[in-house]
Amino acid sequence: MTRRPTPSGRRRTAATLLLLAVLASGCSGSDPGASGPGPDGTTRTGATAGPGSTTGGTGVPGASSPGTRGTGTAGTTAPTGAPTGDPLGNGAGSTTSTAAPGTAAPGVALRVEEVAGGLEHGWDVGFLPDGSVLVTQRPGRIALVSGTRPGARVQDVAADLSDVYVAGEGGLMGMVVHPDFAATRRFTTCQTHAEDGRPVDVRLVTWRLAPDGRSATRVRTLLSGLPVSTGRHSGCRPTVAADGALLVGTGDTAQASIPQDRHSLGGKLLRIDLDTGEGLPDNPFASSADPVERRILGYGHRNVQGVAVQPGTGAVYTAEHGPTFDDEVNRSVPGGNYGWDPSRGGTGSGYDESVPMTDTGRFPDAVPAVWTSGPITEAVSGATFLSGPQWGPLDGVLAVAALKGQKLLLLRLTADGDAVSEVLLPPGMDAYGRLRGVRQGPDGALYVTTSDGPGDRLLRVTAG
Ligand SMILES: [Ca+2]
Repeated sequence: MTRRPTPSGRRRTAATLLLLAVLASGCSGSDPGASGPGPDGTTRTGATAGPGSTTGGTGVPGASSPGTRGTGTAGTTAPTGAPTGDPLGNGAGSTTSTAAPGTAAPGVALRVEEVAGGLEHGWDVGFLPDGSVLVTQRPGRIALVSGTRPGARVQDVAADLSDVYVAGEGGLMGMVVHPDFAATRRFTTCQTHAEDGRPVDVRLVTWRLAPDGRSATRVRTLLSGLPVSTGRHSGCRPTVAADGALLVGTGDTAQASIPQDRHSLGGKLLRIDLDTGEGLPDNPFASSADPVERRILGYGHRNVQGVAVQPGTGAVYTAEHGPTFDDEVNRSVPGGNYGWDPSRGGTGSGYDESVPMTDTGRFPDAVPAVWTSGPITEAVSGATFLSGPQWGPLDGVLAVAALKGQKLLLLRLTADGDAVSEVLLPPGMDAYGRLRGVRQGPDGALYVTTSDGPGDRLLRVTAG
């Protein structure tokens, strides 16, 4: 079942092409906001120098040829469409496509509407059967938005979130609405947990929403013991897979040994039972004596904040930050090692972020990324597939939110799903600051949360 990864040579070739192309474009390839740790931190970085904030040519120097890994990026050049200045982004005009060389980019306009404002670091959204939407907010609040159209009302959901450790990238993070919500009114959040003011762990908590939606009570702690440190690299994105399993993308908490340690829940993609929190019997390490290892689907990750399930195939793709280079989109391979090891095999001192995001020198069988951002970081976060005929030529692309990059990346996968053939940058999406969560709603529209602070929004995005 395990796919043998291809040699890293293709990736290096792509990276070389990318570097040459960036130089040719006149872009430095660096982003002032890229320096320093924690691109996902509480402060906005690179706001004025973000790659998407300038205008330029339509070419994508960083784009690789179809079928090549490491599409390099979208972020190294700018879309032609400047922000419209319309805060709602309506009538954003034609989509600027950043096509790979020799690839025709379809002209597709996106329409952006503001469903609700007054949020703060909206992290994730969950759609309820009555058409309302739950939104988790990092400072430890849950909002219930009355609908999915502009003018929706926002009300707080009273819930005991007093133990949430809100610091840095930690707090109330991802969520899923249980598939049986109509009967159980259950949803599960991922959150940092403190006792006596000190961070203890990251944990998944299952809640029951009251019939009137005004409050939620805890049903159980579904899974505890995910590592935590200062709040940095806390993950954490739960998503329900096609088979009903709960997938959870976690962070390495900026502790060097964690990503490669299969006895830690950090820096992993977990696959667990949504009702019990236990690993599933067909997981790759199901025979392990360690219940932690039994929950692991993949390891060697830095900070997975995007987990997307491909409609039709059920294939799972994840998105994670690089340090100052190589954000990655990966395809899940059961038991796969994704190659991040800031401990240098236990030989280094401290958290060494100069190591490759996929260290094929140390781990020859490491799973190569489907896409990387190349020599910059966009600080990718949520990811989801656009699906359905309402998207026209965008049907099937992977939408990835960028925090630092302040844009929506649309990645068109190759037929085999191993690589990205084209990167599209909808110009209307670079006017909303940092983008955190993306989920396609039951109405087929894409819902996006912003993550800048008070005044954050829930956006509805459709094909124009
Ligand atoms: Ca990797």
